[in-house]
Amino acid sequence: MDTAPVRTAERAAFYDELAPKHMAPLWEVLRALMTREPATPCVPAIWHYDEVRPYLMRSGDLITAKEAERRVLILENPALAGKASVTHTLYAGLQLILPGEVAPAHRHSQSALRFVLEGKGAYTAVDGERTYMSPGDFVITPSWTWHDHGNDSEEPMVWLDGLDIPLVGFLDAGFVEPGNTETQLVTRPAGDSLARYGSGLLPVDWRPTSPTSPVFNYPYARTREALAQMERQQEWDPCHGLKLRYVNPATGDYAMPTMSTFMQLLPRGFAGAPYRSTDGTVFVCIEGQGETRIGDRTFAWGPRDVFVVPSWATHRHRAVAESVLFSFSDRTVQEKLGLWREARG
Ligand code: GTQ
Repeated sequence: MDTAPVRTAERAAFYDELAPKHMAPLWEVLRALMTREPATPCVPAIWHYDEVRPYLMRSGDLITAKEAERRVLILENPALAGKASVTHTLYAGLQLILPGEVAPAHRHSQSALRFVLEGKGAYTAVDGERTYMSPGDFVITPSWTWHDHGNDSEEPMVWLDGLDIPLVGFLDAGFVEPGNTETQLVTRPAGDSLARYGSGLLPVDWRPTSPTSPVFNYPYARTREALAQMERQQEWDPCHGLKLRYVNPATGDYAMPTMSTFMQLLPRGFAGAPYRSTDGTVFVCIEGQGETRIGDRTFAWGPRDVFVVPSWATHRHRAVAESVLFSFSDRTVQEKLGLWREARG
């Protein structure tokens, strides 16, 4: 089982005959195709915000948000250079919108999430509703919804974009359409969807028409408050500290159909137990300071740093100060397909 069959001269000659017929012998590749455990080429990596920010600001001098359509520096997994991928299924990038700028309306099959890192008061508009963003907010752009971004504030705005671009590309299921107008018409007041769907209530006769949460913005203030309240119970998971998943209030499922999102609190001095799961995960520190050991490498992180843990890589978190980590992965897809696995210890 573990050793490949001998490649005799006669066999090799046979394989050469097969190639022009667009056929190949499975037994030559079986061990690479199906491995005992996930064998991703993806590697762990970290982007320290202090190092990345000057490049982001330089991109702001070079091109406008309008000309770029989206002024984003892609965070590429070092093992996937040129592939615009942070894991095999996920894309991550840092988007900059300067005061007065607009990123014009478009829509695409790919779902997007925003996790705000810097600035306050810029907006993203989804389906006629603007949501004004603050650091730590988790904002959703559902598949095939019109969206534009704008910054009416006095400061630069930076957020982490998470998209399912590689996954949708693998499925050959992507469409994109430019908007007719740069900025879409505002048809609902800011905060409408949060009040309507995100208050533990739902409009009485409303039924979901999409697999994506109707709540566009999960404000950090509320998330942090939930963590602070639950922290008092002192029920720490040995691997995760106190970890919550963002939820679609209409279904109880994850907030998005292709990406799962999480927020976790690690108490000061937390020394987590080893953990691994099949969903390669992007983490963002929003508060605190600590380090994550991934395999045999240690990555120290602080506020606004972004790091990626590949599929099935054993890792453990440590926190020097009380810390809050946002994360996203393709776990929801794997769970729906019956593929997701985790292991502790
Ligand atoms: O804001 O719509 O980072 O379409 C990549 C593609 C952001 C966006 C990205 C996009 C967007």
